[in-house]
Amino acid sequence: MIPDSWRNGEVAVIGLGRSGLAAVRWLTSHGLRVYGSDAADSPVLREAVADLHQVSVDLGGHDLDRIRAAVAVVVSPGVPPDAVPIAAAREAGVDVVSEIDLGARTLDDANLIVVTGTNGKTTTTGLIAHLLTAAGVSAVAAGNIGRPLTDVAGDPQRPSWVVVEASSFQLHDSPHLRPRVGVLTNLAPDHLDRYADVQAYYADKRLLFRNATDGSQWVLNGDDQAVMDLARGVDGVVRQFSLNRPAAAWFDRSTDTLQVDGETVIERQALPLLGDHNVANALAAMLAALAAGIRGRDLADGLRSFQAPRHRLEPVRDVGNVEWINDSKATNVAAASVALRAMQRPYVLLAGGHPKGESFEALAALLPLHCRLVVAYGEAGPDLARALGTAVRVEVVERFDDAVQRAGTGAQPGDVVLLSPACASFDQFRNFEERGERFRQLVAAL
Ligand code: UMA
Repeated sequence: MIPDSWRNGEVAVIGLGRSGLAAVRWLTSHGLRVYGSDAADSPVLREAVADLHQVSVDLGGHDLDRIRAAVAVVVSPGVPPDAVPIAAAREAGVDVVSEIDLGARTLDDANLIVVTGTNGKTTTTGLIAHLLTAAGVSAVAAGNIGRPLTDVAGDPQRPSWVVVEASSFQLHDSPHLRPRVGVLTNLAPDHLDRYADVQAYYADKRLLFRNATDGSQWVLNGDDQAVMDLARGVDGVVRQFSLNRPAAAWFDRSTDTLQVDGETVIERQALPLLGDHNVANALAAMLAALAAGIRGRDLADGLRSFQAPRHRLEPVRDVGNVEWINDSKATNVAAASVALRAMQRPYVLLAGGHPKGESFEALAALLPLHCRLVVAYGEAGPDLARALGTAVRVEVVERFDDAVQRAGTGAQPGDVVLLSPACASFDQFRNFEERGERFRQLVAAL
């Protein structure tokens, strides 16, 4: 699936993060000549590129002439479509493809389950892979969840199923992504620092269905009108999940059980995940596993033994009867709202960081129920105080570490301290993982 024309010159890889490095390795292993470049230059990047052999690398900038002359350009998800090197490639008529698309080209014969949506992607992806594995079927999770798809594609140990978490950025230039099973968890405004408006963001999400055929199977959130609208008229079999009403998979609150095709699979309390949104993720994962051929009666063990992924409503530690929960992955208002709805008792909220252009007003309506105090930190601190200050007490603290300390002194026995920032981490951290790890460290030292 590599075009012959790619052998007539250099393939340019833009961005040398996790995706870019994996793409470089994939391309060189297929005997292609590669030029890799990254706008940044740091000791970490230098070390990362040190073991790339027979690859020409530029750090601290992109050679635009070389990119214009490339036979193809491979773009990392974090590089916006209007970034200078991408615009230069398109103007010169060079084919631009995503790292995920490269992987999809060689995994064509593999069974792909692709999971997208605004929130819940990572948990659902991890849970699907876990359900398959627990039922004795080999599966790996890849994509936005952390392991680049080209890395899986280059691995001689090929699993029966690859479960791909795909962000809207990754769907953008991925014409070869052909999911056998596709999951759309939910839709809400996000990434408005990169997209002109929410419609442009949803348009990238719609690319999940780009290669739909009659044989495709789609797992859709029947409670989310935007999801159902986006999928309207798509080819293939559609199965819905719901928290509110009978559906292919649904949560029956009268019996407190998760149901699939009219059968009870598991009781709610046996699912080791917090919040209704995670029940929805589990319902989606169950339908995806069924679509992959797993029997309903083989799902319960996997559901019971699944562990909450790091940084997603992850219980970290109980200190003096205060439970500390790490939801660093909540980088937008919709994700933080989900966490606030999952809170069943008094809590102190830690929110802040680098704002992504969203309004925080939606959080204000959710706070009065159980929130004792908001500690707002970082660049977004003053905005959060303005938006939430009428609903609940808000204290503004500049540094993340100080905010964590303040949250601890503001909590009372029986409370939760919840880190659910509603913002990106980039003002004080490299990414949400680093922010979550710092939180865990500080909590461990209490
Ligand atoms: N860069 C340039 N030129 C530019 C812009 C950026 O060279 O004009 C460089 C940066 O200097 C940097 C590199 O591009 O070195 C970064 O690439 P990247 O941001 O795509 O990061 P990767 O390490 O390749 O990680 C990506 C995903 N990151 C993003 O989408 C921002 C990871 O998702 C994913 O796990 C990984 O690929 C493997 O597939 C993370 C994420 O935050 C978890 N995703 C967003 C989210 O979940 O909200 C979408």
